[in-house]
Amino acid sequence: MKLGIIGFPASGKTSLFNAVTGGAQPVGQYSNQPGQHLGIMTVPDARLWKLRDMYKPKSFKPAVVDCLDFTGLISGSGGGGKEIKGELLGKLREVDAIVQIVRAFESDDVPHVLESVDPLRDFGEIDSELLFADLAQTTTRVEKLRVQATKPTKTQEQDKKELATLEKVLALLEDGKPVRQFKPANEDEQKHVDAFQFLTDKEQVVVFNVGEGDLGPGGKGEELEAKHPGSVALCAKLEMEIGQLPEAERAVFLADMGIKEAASAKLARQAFAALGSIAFFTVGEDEVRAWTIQRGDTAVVAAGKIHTDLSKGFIRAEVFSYEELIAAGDEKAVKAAGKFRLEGKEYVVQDADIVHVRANTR
Ligand SMILES: Nc1nc2c(ncn2[C@@H]2O[C@H](COP(=O)(O)OP(=O)(O)OP(=O)(O)O)[C@@H](O)[C@H]2O)c(=O)[nH]1
Ligand SMILES: [Mg+2]
Repeated sequence: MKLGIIGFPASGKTSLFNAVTGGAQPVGQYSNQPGQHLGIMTVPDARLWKLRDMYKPKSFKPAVVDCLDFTGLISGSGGGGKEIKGELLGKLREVDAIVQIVRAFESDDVPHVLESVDPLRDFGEIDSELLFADLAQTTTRVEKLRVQATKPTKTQEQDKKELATLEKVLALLEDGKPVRQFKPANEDEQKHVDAFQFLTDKEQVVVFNVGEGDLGPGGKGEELEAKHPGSVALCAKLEMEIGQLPEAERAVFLADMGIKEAASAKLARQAFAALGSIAFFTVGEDEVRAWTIQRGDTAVVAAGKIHTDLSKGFIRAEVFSYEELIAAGDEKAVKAAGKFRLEGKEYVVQDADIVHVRANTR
């Protein structure tokens, strides 16, 4: 999974990036290159740490998410921000989900390019930028196809079909609607759209970057999260500072500041939800590990994540749930309680399933 962090100049992108990836990129200076920071965020799934305590494995592997820190965006050339085109567009197309950070903190030390703090205005501006980028791309392609489809070439039939799809997409975008809302009539249409990796076809997680004083019960942070389901409110500056503390001190600091969950936990949860991703676990003395799959994936698909040999030679999956394990106390007790299941290829893996694949790998 790859997330791209975008937002206005000086909205706190790099601070958030550092906080969730443990990075130490300089903050407070306009970054010019698109996606120049690539970092890895560990998904702090508390259930996996509990499994580590139970199994005491030699190797421990939480799920990871790639994060890209982008340059500040804004329409036109004002304020040190960039329009989405060229290399920036290319890099942004590659991400699975967009994390849009919106400034909600007040600070005289950090000038806002539009000279006032207004989260919903900024959110609207960035969303329009994404839409304009898709619109520009679609328009260019449609204009080209309109000419090309009149010529009796080898690809004429294909061109006509693609044109028909893209004209529908164009109409949607001209109406100010994201490509996400496009309902493909068939697989071909889906393919035409997927090929573009449209920005407004991507899921988005909105992060409200609030001030230190806005955290905790009844604060602006809580209010924004409640008003905008699926969003995350946090203080990127503080999270970055916490991220730089030794691990043992972090929990105390978070509690002191009235922060229930670290930024990476919140962000990962919402990104997984937006993308329909879930985790399953493999456990043992050798290794405890989390794997990321899509909700609805079957046991044989999950096995393939671990190793292609395990999907090819799949015999069955031995499955119990994390909750069953915790309730029973240990694996033996799970078996004694009759909760140990043998599942076939078509079994739909559930979030927090503990899976052991039996396969013929010769
Ligand atoms: N008071 C306060 N300042 C913040 C917060 N988040 C970020 N800042 C400050 O805002 C400035 C910009 O932060 P960055 O993380 O560099 O922002 P950015 O979005 O990466 O900026 P560009 O890459 O230049 O567009 C820095 O001085 C940060 O310390 C916050 O929650 N509260
Ligand atoms: Mg930055």
